[in-house]
Amino acid sequence: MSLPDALGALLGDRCTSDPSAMAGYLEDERGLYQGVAACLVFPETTDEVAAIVKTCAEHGGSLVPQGGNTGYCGGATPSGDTQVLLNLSRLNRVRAIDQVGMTVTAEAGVVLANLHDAVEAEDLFFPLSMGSEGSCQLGGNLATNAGGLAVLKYGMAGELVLGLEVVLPDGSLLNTLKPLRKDNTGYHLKQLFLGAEGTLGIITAAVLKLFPRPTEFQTAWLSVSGIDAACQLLPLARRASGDCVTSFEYVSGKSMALLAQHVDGLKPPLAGDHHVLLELSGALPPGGLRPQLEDLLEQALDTGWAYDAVIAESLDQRRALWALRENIPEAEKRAGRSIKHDVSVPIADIPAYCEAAPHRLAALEPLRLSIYGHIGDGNLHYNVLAPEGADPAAFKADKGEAISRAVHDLAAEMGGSFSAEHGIGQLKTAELARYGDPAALELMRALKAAIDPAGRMNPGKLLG
Ligand code: FAD
Ligand code: 2HG
Ligand code: ZN
Repeated sequence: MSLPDALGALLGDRCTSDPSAMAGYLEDERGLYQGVAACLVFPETTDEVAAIVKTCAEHGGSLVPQGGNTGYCGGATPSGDTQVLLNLSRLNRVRAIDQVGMTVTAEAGVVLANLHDAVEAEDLFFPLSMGSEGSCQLGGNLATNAGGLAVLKYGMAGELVLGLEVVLPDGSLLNTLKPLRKDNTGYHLKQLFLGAEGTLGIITAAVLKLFPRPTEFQTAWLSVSGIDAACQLLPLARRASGDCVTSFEYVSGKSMALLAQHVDGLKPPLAGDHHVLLELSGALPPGGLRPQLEDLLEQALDTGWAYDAVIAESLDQRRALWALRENIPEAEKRAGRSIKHDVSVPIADIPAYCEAAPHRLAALEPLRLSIYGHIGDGNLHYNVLAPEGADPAAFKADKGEAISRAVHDLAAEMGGSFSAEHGIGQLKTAELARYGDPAALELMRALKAAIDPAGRMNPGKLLG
C-alpha cells in the first residue's frame, strides 16, 4: 500500500492527494515557494497525529507540519513527493481554562484570534498579537517562537508557555502539559520545540500563561523628530507610565506613504518622516493610565523628540491607529512585494543601524525603503522595494541578494540578528549557516540527529 493509501485508510476523506484540494496549502504566504507533497492530512486528535507519524515512518516518508500557513520563510511548504503535509487546523479545541492559576490549555490548531476570544470570554487575556492573528495558529506561533506587537511587555510566544504536548519523530508522545509555574526537574525540554519550526516534532497542545484582561488601553500616534528621538522616548514612556508600555512601534514616513498609496482609506493622522505608535495598557481602575499618557506626551513635546501627537479617544479610533501599522505588509504586497528583512540590534543601537544602513545600500540605488517595526524590542523590518515603475521581480533577481547581504552584514557587525522573529524556514538556511555561531550550529545538528535520526521532520528547513 502506498503512503497516501495507508493514510487514507487511517483518516478517510481527511487525507487527500487531489491536486486541486491541495493547491491552496502548497503555496506559502509570500508566494516565494510552490510546494510538492504526497498528500495532505487533517488530524483531529493527538492520537491521530501519532498514528500518522508512525505510518509515515513505516513507509519511509517525511512530514511537514502546517498551521495557518502565514509564516514568512516557507517553513510550512513541503518540497517532495514523499512528504506528507500535516495541517493542524482541525486539532483546534481549547481544552481547559484555569481561572485561579490563570492558564489555558489549547490545541495547536486553535487560530490565535479565536484563542483571544475564548479567554476574553472568561475575563482573561492572552497577549500574543500580530497582524496575521486571524489566520495563524497556536502551533505555528510556538514553532516559530513568534514575536509581534506586545513582546516588550509580555515576551515572545515561547515565553508564554508553561508546558507542551509534542508528538516526536518516532510517534511517541512527550507530555509536559502541566500548568506549573515552577518545575526545575532537569533539562527544560519544551524549549527545544519552541522555535524549532517543526524540525524536531509536532506540537499538538500547550499550556499557556494568561493575564487579567486589561481594562484600559491608551493609544497614541506620535510624529517624532527621528528614530533616535523614538528610541529616547521609550525609556521615558516606560518610566512615566509605571512600566505599562505594551507596544512601541516605529513607522517611517516612507512606509506611511506606501500605505496611503496602496490601501484605500488609510491615511496617517499626522505628517512627518518618523512616527511612533505607543500603547499603554493595564488592568487598572478606569482612566488610570490617561494622566500618565498625557504627562509623557507633554514631556515628549517639551524635549522636542515629538512634534505632534494624537490620542485615540475610542475603541474605533484605537483600531484605526493599529490598522495603519498592521496594513503596511499588505501595502508592500500591493506595491509589488518587497525584499523583506527582520533584523534586530540592541535597542540603543537602532539609530546607528539606521544611520549606517543607507550607506551600505548606496551602491545598489535606486531603491525604495519601507522601514518599520517593533523598536521597543530592537526589531526592525528594514524592507526594500524596487524603484517606482521598475519591475519588482527583475529588481529582486538583479539586486536582492546584495541588498540582503548588506542589511544582514550590518546587523551581524552590530551584534544583532538577521532573523528576529520570523525564523529560518527554507528561506534563511544559508543565512543561518553564514551568521550562526559555529558551536551553536554544531549543537543544533547534534540535537537534530539525536531526536530525529532519520530526518523525517520538516526536511530541508532550518538547518538545511
Ligand atoms: P505556519 O506558517 O503554518 O508554519 C510556520 C512554521 O511552523 C513551519 O515551519 C511549520 O512547519 C511549523 N509548524 C506549524 N505548526 C506546527 C506545529 N503544530 N508543530 C510543529 N511545527 C509547526 N510573525 C511574527 O513573529 N511577528 C509579527 O508581527 C508577524 N506579523 C505578521 C503579519 C502578517 C500580515 C503575516 C502574513 C505574517 C506575520 N508574521 C509575524 C508571520 C507569521 O504569522 C508567524 O510566523 C506565525 O507564528 C506563523 O503561524 P502559522 O500558524 O501560520 O504557521
Ligand atoms: C509585522 O511586524 C510583521 O508587521 C510583518 O512581522 C513584517 O511584512 C513584514 O515585513
Ligand atoms: Zn514584525
